[in-house]
Amino acid sequence: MLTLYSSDHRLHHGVELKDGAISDSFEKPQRAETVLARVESTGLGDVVLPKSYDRTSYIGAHSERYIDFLASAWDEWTATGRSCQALPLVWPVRGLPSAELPQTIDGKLGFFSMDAGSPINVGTWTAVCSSANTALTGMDALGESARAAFALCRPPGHHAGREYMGGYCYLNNAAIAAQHGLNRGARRVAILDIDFHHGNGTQDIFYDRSDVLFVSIHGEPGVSYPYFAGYATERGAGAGEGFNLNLPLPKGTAMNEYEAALHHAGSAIMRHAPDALVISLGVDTFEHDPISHFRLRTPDYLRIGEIIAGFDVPTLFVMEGGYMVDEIGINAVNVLLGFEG
Ligand code: SP5
Ligand code: ZN
Repeated sequence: MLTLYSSDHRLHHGVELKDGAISDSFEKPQRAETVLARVESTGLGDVVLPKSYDRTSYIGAHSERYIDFLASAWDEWTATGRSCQALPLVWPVRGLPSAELPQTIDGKLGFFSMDAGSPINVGTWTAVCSSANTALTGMDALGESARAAFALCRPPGHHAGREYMGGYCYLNNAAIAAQHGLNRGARRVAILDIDFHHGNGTQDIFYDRSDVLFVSIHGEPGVSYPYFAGYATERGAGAGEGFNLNLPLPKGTAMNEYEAALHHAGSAIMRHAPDALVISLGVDTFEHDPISHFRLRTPDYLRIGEIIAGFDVPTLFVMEGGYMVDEIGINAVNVLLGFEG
């Protein structure tokens, strides 16, 4: 299987509010490096640099004004005399009356985010574009009739909505790749999100559309980040009604119950009859993940890959979360090896 990877991801690293204190983000450069090392040591296949795309390739999944914000946020922030990372501190929650776009960077940061989990520094935009380009190049490989490809994206994308960043995510790499597939002639695409966290951003982007089926298996929102999305009752709207499938699972879920959900997801995907399948591949479902609470074990990831291969659709794997740095390479690549059979 072809892997797409760029070391530009290293230009982005940030902070996180953890237990009320500022610390290094769990989402750190070493994550992608560990996965790359495992791709190489297992001989999964060639590792290739992503192609360049211009920002029009990100529009469709995102709005133009959001892309403009991300591209200029660091310059606007430093123009106010600050040199540390840019973080939002106020949000337009329920009940606040204005939907106007603020004029200054402090207001824009809140307007275009869901939480303070996506800090912006000098290299963020370059890294974020390279991550999205990695997914776009992977979708082009499917278009050139590869059976599968692995976009080793960092930063991740699935919490980023049409007009917001959050949860370590800025551009929604999986959604951008899915839209690109449609632009290049796919009639229907399915996205299956197996990150521990609900893919609220991907759901947001395609909620009212029937050409992209979104299926997510995740920790139930009552007790799991992102808390405000991911219930089974969220089924899509308008033309998209019935094209959003959430399969929330309780704390402590192990492979037996997980596998049942995966088969349920597979039935829905095969009924949709997509020309391409995008997997939001998070391995924070691992039993020792520091921020999640499922109990999948290392061999389970081989089985997950094998089940996905059984859907029999050209498949782009897009890297999302997974924070147990010592194991994410083994677990992520196990999914790919299991797929290859
Ligand atoms: C892409 C992705 O996996 N994003 C995840 C973002 C999670 N951000 C906040 C997580 C807070 C979890 N706190 C749990 C404390 C456990 N001791
Ligand atoms: Zn996650």
